Amino acid sequence: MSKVALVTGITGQDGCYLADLLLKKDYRVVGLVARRSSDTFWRLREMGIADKVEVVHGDLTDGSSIARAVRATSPHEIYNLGAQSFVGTSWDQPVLTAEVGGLGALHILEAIRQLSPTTRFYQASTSEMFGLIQTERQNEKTPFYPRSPYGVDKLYGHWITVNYRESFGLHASSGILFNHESPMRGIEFVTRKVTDAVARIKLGKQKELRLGNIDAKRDWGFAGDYVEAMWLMLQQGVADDYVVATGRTTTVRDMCRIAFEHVGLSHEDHVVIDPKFYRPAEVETLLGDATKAREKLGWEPKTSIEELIRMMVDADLRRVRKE
Ligand code: NAP
Ligand code: F7E
Repeated sequence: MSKVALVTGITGQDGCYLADLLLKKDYRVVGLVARRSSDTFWRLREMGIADKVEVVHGDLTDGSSIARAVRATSPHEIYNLGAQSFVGTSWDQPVLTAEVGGLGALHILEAIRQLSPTTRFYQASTSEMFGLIQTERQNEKTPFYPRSPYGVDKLYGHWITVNYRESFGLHASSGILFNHESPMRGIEFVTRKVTDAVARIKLGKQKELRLGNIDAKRDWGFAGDYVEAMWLMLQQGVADDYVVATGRTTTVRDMCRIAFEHVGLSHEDHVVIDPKFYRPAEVETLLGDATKAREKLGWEPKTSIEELIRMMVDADLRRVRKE
């Protein structure tokens, strides 16, 4: 009999890669999908799996819909990927961000506790919880210092996961994932904003690219590699928390250089700094130490930043040519 996985956030970047991975492992994959007025299935269609996943309707802010979804599907595993995940928006919609991310995790944990205590749970935690970093490299023992409403909201999701594991013995794990990107990344995030602009500039449809703080440094990996770590966490005998990262950090400026050079252009000719994209409080630099994931899960990143950015530019060139 196939295992059943319930995935929140299945229409997002990680949701489509995780659904693809689970389908290949012969899971029955059910996505919790929130009601929207327009179509959100483009990623699942591009991956060729839209008709292979099942859908239950529900919203992370509505605990009754979560309980109904758990009762209806009796999942072996729940992956909680749903969130208002754009850091910039979390200053404009802080309450929504907290209700979806923080309380959303609690709604699922409560449903597991009351209805299905053997269900294994994955919480999508984030390097944004480290924020104003307290050590040069960040691992599971590094103190947190979030710098945005999003980071604060995710810290609640992280600690409530740890607390339900310790209080009720749930198999609940928190993956502290550093930035991970792909051709399926939302257009508002900086990597995809850059690769889409590079494609448009190369094809003569755009002239400049307006960015904020290009001195910020991120530890960027490939989403396709990172969803494997999520799955591995839920296959362990004992639930735990893991940092998932590449161990290499790159400035936004250098990421731009890689993207423009791939099509024979120079970022210096096209990037314009626009203070509109500065944040009220910035996370200047992140660099992960994923030793524990490597030693305990046997997980390692397979894709370099250069390969990742070139893959994204190539995908955007194909998309822009088709428009
Ligand atoms: P994403 O592309 O922004 O996807 C977010 C997903 O959450 C979408 O499917 C969205 O559905 C869903 N969602 C939003 N509000 C919801 C609600 N009220 N009820 C139910 N679903 C809702 O995010 P991602 O990059 O795939 O990230 C996946 C998770 O990992 C998120 O929790 C994010 O915070 C976390 N994370 C991401 C990274 C990263 O670098 N990508 C790093 C660390 C942690 P719609 O399509 O309907 O809007
Ligand atoms: O910004 C700088 C910006 O929005 C990266 C989410 O998935 O990863 C993501 O959060 C950096 C920041 O990602 C622009 O100020 C400069 O320093 O791509 P981003 P993020 O904020 O790191 C973490 C791990 C998550 O958990 C989040 O959900 O780039 N930057 N200029 C810019 N950023 C954007 N978006 N747009 C610019 O024009």
